[in-house]
Amino acid sequence: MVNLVREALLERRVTFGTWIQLGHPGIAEILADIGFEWIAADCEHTDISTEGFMSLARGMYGRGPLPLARVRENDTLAIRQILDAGAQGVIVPLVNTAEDAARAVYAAKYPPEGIRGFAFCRANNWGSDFNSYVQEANNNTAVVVMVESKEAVENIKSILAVEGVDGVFIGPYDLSGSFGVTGQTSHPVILDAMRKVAEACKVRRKSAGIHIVKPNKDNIRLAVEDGFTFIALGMDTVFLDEAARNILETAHKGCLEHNERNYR
Ligand code: 3PY
Ligand code: MG
Repeated sequence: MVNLVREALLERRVTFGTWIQLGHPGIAEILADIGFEWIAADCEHTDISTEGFMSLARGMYGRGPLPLARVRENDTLAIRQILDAGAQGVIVPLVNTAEDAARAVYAAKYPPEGIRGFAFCRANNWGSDFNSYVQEANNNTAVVVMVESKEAVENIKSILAVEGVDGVFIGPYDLSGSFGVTGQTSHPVILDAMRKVAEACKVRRKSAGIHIVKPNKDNIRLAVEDGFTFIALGMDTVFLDEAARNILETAHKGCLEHNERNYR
């Protein structure tokens, strides 16, 4: 079966996904029905394990979105285990150089393109689909490398030249830290760096991705206008925080109006 997210990456078609930090499968089930094309489990900044990822992925099957994972680090074992667990693609953090990018691709691909080990695993239905899976896997596994440092922005052309990199993905918070403007993800130097990355992707005909951690109408529009196509909107924790704040604010406002009307 064709991996629709990898296909979209290669065609540079816009896809919207989202992000999970809380490992409960109920979160995956709720988000899976909304219409995102992919959902990434964040194994870098949380304790979502390979087993936790499997539960999240089970919550997505048959509902639409493809399960991706941001792996804990650019590590052969982390990449192999999450792909064996059924991730349709990996988002690899802190890729700063072409060598880093090559290491990520090498870990994600079966020989001769890489060194992913062959085994019966969940991704091939515990061996019952072994032959068809291993034949298709290299074509069907998305490899997206994260650009989240000044060094990575400087090296963007050589990173994009690495065979097997399907796209890059900006981590705005690490990027802002690396440029000395921590947390100011709309700072002109960060917007500049992002545009430089998007432009390099356009020239190289690779997908540019970005995590819009706190999305709104303006930053989504800006990202699309700047040429970003692989877009993660928000994440479970942010959705929960914003919805809870909004409803409490609504309740307080309603109470005030009610009290002012009735108890003057
Ligand atoms: C960052 O902003 O650094 C990220 O990794 C977002 O996922
Ligand atoms: Mg980051």
